[in-house]
Amino acid sequence: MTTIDTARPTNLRLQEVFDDVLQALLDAITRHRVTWEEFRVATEWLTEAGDQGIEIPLMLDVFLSSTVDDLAHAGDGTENNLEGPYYVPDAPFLHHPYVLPQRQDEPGEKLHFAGRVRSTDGTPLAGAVLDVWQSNGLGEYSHVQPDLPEFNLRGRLVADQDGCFEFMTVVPVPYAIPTDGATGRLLAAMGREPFRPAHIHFRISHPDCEPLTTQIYFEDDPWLDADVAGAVKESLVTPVTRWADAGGGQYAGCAYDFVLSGSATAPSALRAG
Ligand code: MBD
Ligand code: FE
Repeated sequence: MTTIDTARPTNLRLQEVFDDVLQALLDAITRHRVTWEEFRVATEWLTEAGDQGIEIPLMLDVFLSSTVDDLAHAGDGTENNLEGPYYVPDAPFLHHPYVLPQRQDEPGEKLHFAGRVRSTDGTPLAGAVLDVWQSNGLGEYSHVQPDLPEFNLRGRLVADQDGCFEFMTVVPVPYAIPTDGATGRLLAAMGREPFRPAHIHFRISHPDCEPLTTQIYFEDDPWLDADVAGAVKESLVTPVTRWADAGGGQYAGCAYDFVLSGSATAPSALRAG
């Protein structure tokens, strides 16, 4: 005799959250008496976003991710911040002295970025790996803007025995969400500015600590208080100083010390040997 098992597993967490999300959407539709015409436009917009590859992650990062990211904050190290839609894994390991890969004629001002990586108990994190990525001096990311070389302004570097690191790059500029995609068109239709303040992304890891994903912003950026993604945290904003270089020109310099949660003095199999 065969029995047919009709019991389906129920994901209660999904059920609970989805019910609330759906109810919020239904409430909005009812409250605003959304018409079939408007509903059709929304359907087309979602279809378009789905057909555009990066647009759905971009749209989620603009509207929702920073709230999820705030909830994910744990420990008392450097505050985490959005990974954003443009991280590319396996960026090249750079050789000392570190310079983020760039074109011969890379536009923008030269930037020297220095800092130290420590754990919350103050221990320098020798050998911490910093995976760094940013847009260029025109606000373009490699692997997004098709004419940029692979891994332009992306690379991994290693902190020295004192947890210190430094690298040369260019000063990023405020980033505008592309206006020709679904996200950009929605922002434009709502009369909202598409800008994020200039930022450099970091993913920092060390065997003894929790990995940290964050972004560093720059003082006096006009978009700090009006980030379209609402992600800026005051503790992640650093001042920029201008220095004279040997050739009579100048370059920008900034510094940031990162703190990773988790104890570097805790015994760890990964540290042995
Ligand atoms: C970005 O470059 C970014 O970092 C985030 C969080 C959202 C959109 C574009
Ligand atoms: Fe970014």
